[in-house]
Amino acid sequence: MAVAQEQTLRENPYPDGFRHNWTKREILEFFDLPLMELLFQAQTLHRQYFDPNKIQLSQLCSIKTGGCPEDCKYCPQSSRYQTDVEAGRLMAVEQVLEGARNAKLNGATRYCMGAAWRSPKGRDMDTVCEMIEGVKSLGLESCMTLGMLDAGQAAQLKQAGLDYYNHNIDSSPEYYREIITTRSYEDRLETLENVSAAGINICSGGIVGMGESRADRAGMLQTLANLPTHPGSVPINMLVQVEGTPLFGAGQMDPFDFIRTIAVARLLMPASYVRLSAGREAMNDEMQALCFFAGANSIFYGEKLLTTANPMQNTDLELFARLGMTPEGQ
Ligand code: SAM
Ligand code: DTB
Ligand code: SF4
Repeated sequence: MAVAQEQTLRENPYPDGFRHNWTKREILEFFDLPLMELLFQAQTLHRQYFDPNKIQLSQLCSIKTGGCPEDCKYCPQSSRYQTDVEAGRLMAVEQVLEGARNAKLNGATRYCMGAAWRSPKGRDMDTVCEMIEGVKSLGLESCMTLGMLDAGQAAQLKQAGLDYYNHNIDSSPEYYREIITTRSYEDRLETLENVSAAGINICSGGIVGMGESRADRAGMLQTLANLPTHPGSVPINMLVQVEGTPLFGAGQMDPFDFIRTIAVARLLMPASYVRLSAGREAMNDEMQALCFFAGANSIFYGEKLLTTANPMQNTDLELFARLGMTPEGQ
């Protein structure tokens, strides 16, 4: 962290009005509340910042699929594991924009472009910048997730008009080591710092259901909430178990513990969009409704995530209608 920023935070730890000094114990106390109490507190705070009946829709596009050199144990796109994912090349700009136009027609307000890279190569930067410019010109918010970024790359993306950069911390600092060895937790935080310094909004969250403990979930949310600025978007993914990945066959988690994680994210980061992200295919309508009550107010919309299935658009629209919810911007 820059010295000036560190000093400002010492003098006034909450310049944005939010706490950034949560202890693990305080967070675990939230997790340990009776579920109804936790849900009530989260929904009460949620209503101070958001319309509880609105939901933000983001659509994903895998602009470069598979063949990734990293070893993230959950990921079907790592070249280290035998999965059904076929490695492809970086998509053409026009094809990506075709997807963006469809996303807009379908009611999404943000288009999230993901690449299975450790970090972008210099030769790809012009192409991804063109994608950002194209998406912006459609009147959509743009988001990219391309792996680690240095300060120069972050500045280039900002220059092209990028609104959000997604880079997940994935788990607690302690559990992270069990999941990924090819890049460190500190590398992740450094990328987030570079993104923030470039003036791009951060989208950062993680995955629940990888065999981590409640203390690990608390540690993950502690890292996010104690960043100098809360991420504008916090995707909470429930592990999608993909055959061939090391985490395939990991035990199923208690759905209530997933809902608790959403509620605690809402309590720690009151004004951030908390996204109910991967894993909705394995959730029933009642579970999703409880996630919305706990404070989730964004989803990935469209029948595919990056390589795995997501609910059909009609299924989601029917659910919103049954819950009396409407997509943001409509
Ligand atoms: N390669 C880039 C990176 O890892 O930074 C960007 C794409 S990567 C697929 C984006 C995020 O998707 C990961 O950090 C992880 O949180 C999430 N993800 C990947 N596979 C998943 C799975 N099987 N279940 C749930 N979330 C997953
Ligand atoms: C995020 O947190 N989840 C999205 C997005 N950011 C890039 C990705 C989920 C991927 C799920 C597995 C797949 O479809 O490959
Ligand atoms: Fe590569 Fe990202 Fe998958 Fe990790 S999560 S293997 S970095 S695509």
